[in-house]
Amino acid sequence: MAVFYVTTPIYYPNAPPHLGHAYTTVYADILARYHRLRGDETFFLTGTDEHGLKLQRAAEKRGIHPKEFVDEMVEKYKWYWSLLDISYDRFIRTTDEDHEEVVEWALRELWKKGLVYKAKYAGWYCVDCEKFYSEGEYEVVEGKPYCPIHKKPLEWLEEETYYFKLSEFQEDVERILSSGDRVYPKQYAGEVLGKIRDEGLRDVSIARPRERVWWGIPLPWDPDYTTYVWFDALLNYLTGAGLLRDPQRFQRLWPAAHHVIGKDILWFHTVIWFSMLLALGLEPPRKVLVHAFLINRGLKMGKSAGNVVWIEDLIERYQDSDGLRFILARIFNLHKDIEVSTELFDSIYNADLADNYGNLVRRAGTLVRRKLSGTVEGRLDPKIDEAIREAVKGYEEAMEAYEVSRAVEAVMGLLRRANAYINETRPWELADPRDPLYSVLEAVRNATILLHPVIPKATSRVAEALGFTLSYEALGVPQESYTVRDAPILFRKVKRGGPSP
Ligand code: ME8
Repeated sequence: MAVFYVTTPIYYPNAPPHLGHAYTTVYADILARYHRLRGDETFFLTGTDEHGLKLQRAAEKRGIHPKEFVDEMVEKYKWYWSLLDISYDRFIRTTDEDHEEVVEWALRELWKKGLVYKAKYAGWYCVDCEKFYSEGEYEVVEGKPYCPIHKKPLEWLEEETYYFKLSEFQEDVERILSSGDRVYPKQYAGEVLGKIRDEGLRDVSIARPRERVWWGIPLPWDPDYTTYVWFDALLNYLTGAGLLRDPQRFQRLWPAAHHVIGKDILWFHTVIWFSMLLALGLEPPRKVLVHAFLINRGLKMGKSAGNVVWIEDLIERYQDSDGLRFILARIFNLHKDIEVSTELFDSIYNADLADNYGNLVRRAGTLVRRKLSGTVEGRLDPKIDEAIREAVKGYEEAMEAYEVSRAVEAVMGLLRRANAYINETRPWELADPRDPLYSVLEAVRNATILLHPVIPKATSRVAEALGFTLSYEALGVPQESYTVRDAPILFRKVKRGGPSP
């Protein structure tokens, strides 16, 4: 049985998730649902990155303990993900006991292997990124170093710390990035390689003095230090796969690991993560799937830019989670940034969901009920048969290449073809409309199965109303007859105005 293990980044729960986080999470969910539909053993991991200075400060601001703070925020994340029908198999928290065990194990391994040493560090730090910036990496505003992502002044830090010998892995990481296909799209591997060639790999600090950052996992050999939040966080992917507590499951899942990330955290998920894994004697993940940003009013959407779009506002505008899930799938882009706008979102929703899909279901269902009392058997028109095969092939190729928006486009093509076919064959005027209506239902059935990972609710409703099952094996295998129980209106068009991104 094929195995598919997919992860999202674990998000910082210092604030609730916004549309940018939904973008990643919905994409990962679609991949997971697609693999489940195909019958693969699928495991989908998401969660929260709860330690470190950023969370410590957020809790201090509220005057509560960080654990209390993150416990509250985690409930919000879970609420948002249930609003969006995210079908994760585990919601991992870096405060989970099994995760803390994995972090301690990993630290001990590196310590035993002599890959960690103590030395002084001095440098500029961005708390929002939880990352040090070296010269050339940061921006300078009025003579002061600024974070290039958050546009905030960096903080100067000088302290004794523990380093991980990242520099020892330079050749291995370069070899993996240049020869394999572990990073998709490939352009991102090229970007990382360019940076390595320009700057080389410097050893990386993996600890913080406890007196400054106490909210984290203590180093097993020196409790005056707390584990660096990124070192802690990346290991969640091993915990989630069952590294220490279920080694058999881990053996099955790890070779099938797919990490979905935004391009902002590419360095961590390639250079640092691959080196950590090599140091631990483990394989790099099968695939790091990197996507570009959602942009709003010209800037990367984010809390610090003050341009976030809230998930609940869009769910309200598009009436249910399916509308928003579909829009995100349709605009999803690994390669380039996408600017969000009400016009764009409305036009996708109205044209693809309300007109193309929704209208076809409504028309076909109504005609079968009115003209044939709800039951139809017939011959599949070879033109529709061909359109179905083409769509299934295009969809599958795109999905296997992780190109969800292209997969959706293949289905839209089939639905457009079927709408045109109704207009051409005019079944409402025919004395015997069985063949064309049967052919249209075949198109609807196949399209519905293919869309199931994207819009699970609406497709389940259609399957129920038109009388078929959402089975991947049934694609391209004509169903003998249909008994149509209902012709639902799936998506009501939106008009200009109302809440907007
Ligand atoms: O980086 N466009 O957490 P985070 C697209 N805790 N994607 C966006 C986005 C936007 N405008 N804004 C956010 C962290 N994202 C770490 C991860 S993993 C071991 C640790 C998405 O809460 C995108 O996936 O800052 C990005 O990589 C992630 O949110 C960053 O989430």
